[in-house]
Amino acid sequence: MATPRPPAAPDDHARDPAAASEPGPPDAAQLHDALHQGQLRLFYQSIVDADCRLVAREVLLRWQHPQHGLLTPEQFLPLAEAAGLLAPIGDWVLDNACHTLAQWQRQQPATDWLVGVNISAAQLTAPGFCDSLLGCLQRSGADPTGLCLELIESSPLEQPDNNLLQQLNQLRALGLSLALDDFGTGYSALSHLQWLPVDYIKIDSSFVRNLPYTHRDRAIVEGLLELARRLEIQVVAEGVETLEQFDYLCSIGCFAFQGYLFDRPAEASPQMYSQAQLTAAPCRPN
Ligand code: G
Ligand code: MN
Repeated sequence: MATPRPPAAPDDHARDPAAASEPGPPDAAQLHDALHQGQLRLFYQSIVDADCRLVAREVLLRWQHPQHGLLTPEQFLPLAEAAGLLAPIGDWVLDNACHTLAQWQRQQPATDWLVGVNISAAQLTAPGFCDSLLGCLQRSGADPTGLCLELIESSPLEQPDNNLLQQLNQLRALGLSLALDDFGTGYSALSHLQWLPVDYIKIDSSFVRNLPYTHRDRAIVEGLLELARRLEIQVVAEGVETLEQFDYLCSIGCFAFQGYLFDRPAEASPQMYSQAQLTAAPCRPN
């Protein structure tokens, strides 16, 4: 009988050549380099109406890490926050998104769809945010009416936060629109509708996932649509993956839809410039 191997001591692991070549978790220095070495990428995902016409494209940040592959913001924003890199990364996203928006607007002067950029209240209320956004718009030549800020919340907001309110009103005066992202989960709360001047709410995908089969989710989503109708806010459904979800959401009057049923996030490409209708989209003939 073979003698059982004793459990590896911690430093045996360090001497194991296979383990030694495994990359450690991403660190702040790598993220700092990533920002300056072009490893951050912007992906775009379509948001369409019931006829699959483009309403907006949401900008999704990714980090193409040399060892770990493509990382999503959930995987590296905590690191960015700890390293004090949230502001420079946020500026980079806005600058690049404004450039792409300006290119799309030049290419298609009739462009009436929006580019949605995720932004936190902390970013919005940081000193100098408005100036830096204005700088991005001016440098790129983008028409601000094409920009939608998607407010994401990872911490509670003061109710109401007058500083934030003032910023948002200033931005809306420039023609930007505002969306409440991941609505109904975490800190994206009903109480925000009492005081935030928003144009869109994006229903979190967790409410969409089991539609149209669960009574509770139908009740919540239909209730939200009624609430939004009364407040004159448009509703966007996130995470639409099936035709059943899409048909049901259309039947109850949802304004726009985003999800793998229509397309996966992709980097901006020349054909994206001119595409105002998703040709491969699952739309029924009129
Ligand atoms: O928080 P926010 O809703 O902005 O997050 C969007 C994220 O959801 C993106 O990372 C995107 O890749 C992902 N996503 C987009 N559409 C779908 C979908 O239909 N299903 C799932 N599971 N994820 C999606
Ligand atoms: Mn979003």
